[in-house]
Amino acid sequence: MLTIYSDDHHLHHGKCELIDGQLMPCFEKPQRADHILQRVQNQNLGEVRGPEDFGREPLLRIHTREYLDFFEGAWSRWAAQGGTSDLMPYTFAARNLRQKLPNHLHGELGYYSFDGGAPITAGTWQAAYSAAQVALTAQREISNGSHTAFALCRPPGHHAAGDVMGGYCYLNNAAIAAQAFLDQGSKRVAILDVDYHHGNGTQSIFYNRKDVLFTSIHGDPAAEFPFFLGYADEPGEGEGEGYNFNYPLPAGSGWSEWSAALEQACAEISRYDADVIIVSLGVDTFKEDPISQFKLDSPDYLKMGERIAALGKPTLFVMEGGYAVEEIGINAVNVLKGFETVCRP
Ligand code: Q9C
Ligand code: ZN
Repeated sequence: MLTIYSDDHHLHHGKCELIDGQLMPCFEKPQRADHILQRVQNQNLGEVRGPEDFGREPLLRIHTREYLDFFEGAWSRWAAQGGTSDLMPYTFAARNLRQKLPNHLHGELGYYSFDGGAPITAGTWQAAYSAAQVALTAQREISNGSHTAFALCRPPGHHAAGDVMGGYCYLNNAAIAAQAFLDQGSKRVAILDVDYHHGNGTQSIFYNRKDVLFTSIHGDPAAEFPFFLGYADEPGEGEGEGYNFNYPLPAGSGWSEWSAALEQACAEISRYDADVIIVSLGVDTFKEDPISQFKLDSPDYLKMGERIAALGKPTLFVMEGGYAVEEIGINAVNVLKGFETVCRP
């Protein structure tokens, strides 16, 4: 399987995040992607190639121009006023406040954020931009006839909506790739989000559309981040009604519960008859993940890959979360290896 990877992810290294009342070192750190790359290489998964640059146009198909301009320019504005620490929002446009864009850096940052989990550092835009190009390059490979490819994206993307960052995410790599498939002639794209957290950004981007089916298996948002989206009673709306499927599971769920939800998601994907599948590949479902509550073990990821391959469709894997850094490579690459045991390109 071809892997697309860019070293630019090292340009994004946030210092701290606020967890349970404490500033803690960021869980979303560069070693994550480094470990996955090492595992790809020492397991001989296949060629590793850098991204092409498709420019800003494919990003603009998902994100607003105002949001991209803000994100790209935020650090230099901050530096110009003497800022040196990571940019983090401290006020949000919540209920009973106006949805109005102020013209103060921290006001705008709050307007474009839903949590304090997505710090902007000097290199964050470049890292996120390159991650989107990584996804687009892997997408193009499949569009050109390959059966599968792995976009080793960092930072992740599935919490980012059209004009909102949060949950370690800035640009929605999977959504950008999905739109690129449609723009290159696909009629139906199915997204299977297996990250421990609900892909609220991806869901919201495609919620009123039927050309992208969104399915997600995740910790019940009643008790887990992102809390405010990802419940079972979110079917999609308008044209998109019937094209959104959430499978929230309780803390402590292991492979038997998780794989039963996967069967349901796979049944919907088969019914939809997608031209192509995008897997938002988070491995924070692992039993040792430091911020998550599921109990999947490393061999389970092989079975996950096998089941996805059995859908028999061209499949793009896009890296999302996973914070047990020592095992992240084993678990992510196990999904890809499981896929290839069923379906070697
Ligand atoms: N007490 C992804 O996996 N905060 N994002 C968790 C835990 C945010 C996860 C706090 C988790 C975001 C891509
Ligand atoms: Zn996650």
